[in-house]
Amino acid sequence: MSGLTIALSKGRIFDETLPLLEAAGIIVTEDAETSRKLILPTSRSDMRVIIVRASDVPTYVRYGAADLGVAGRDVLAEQGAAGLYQPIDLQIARCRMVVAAAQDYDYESAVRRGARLRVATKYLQTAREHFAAKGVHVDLIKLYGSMELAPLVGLADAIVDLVSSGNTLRANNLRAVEDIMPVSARLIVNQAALKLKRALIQPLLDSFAHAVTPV
Ligand code: PRT
Ligand code: MG
Repeated sequence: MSGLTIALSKGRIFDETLPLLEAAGIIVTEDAETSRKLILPTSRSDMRVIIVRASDVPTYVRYGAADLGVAGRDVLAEQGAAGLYQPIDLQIARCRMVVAAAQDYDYESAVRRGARLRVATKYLQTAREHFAAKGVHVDLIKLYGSMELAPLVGLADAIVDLVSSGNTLRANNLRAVEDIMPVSARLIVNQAALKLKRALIQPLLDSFAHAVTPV
């Protein structure tokens, strides 16, 4: 395709990227939430948006099936960002990656005792690195979602998950016991596309960089 293909995931990434696209003069003319289409046209005949799972965005961009995309730092940290150019932290879809445990679980003393912890997460790689750096011994259990349930039913002592308002942790009698990293969504660009389609991509990068609210 000679035009540009932009990979986004439904939900907060799509919603928060729309205003940035609009600032660049690109109006997505169909609603991702109601449309069943996975390829959405835009007001620019040479630009289209594809809708993929949040964790699949880097894959589409790495292989050049999309020229650019928007992916959370959590996803990029977990999968590695080899072959991807990451020019802009868009400062959207912000949250924190944390270790969380039940309110009545004494995480600090378990760590001090050098206990072996069971930790459930979908971020195996990031969790492994975090606990290794702290010298905490863990058995990691891979989950695909609803991590907050694991400590409540005895599957794990702690979880590694994302927190934004904190409402989900509170509603489930959990608390954040350690910060791992602040998370926001990044623009990612296929490196070959950046060279071959510079004339189309550079104005987008300039507009995005300009539209990002400084923190
Ligand atoms: O939902 P799906 O399984 O399809 O995929 P996904 O969860 O990877 O996608 P999505 O759209 O939910 O998240 C896309 C990206 O948004 C993530 O990769 C993060 O970079 C970013 N983001 C920002 C968040 C949150 N904030 C967030 N709060 N992703 C998930 N959450 C979840 C969190 O996992 C927890 O279950 O929201 C819950 C906590 O929210 P609070 O407000 O109750 O604290
Ligand atoms: Mg989700």
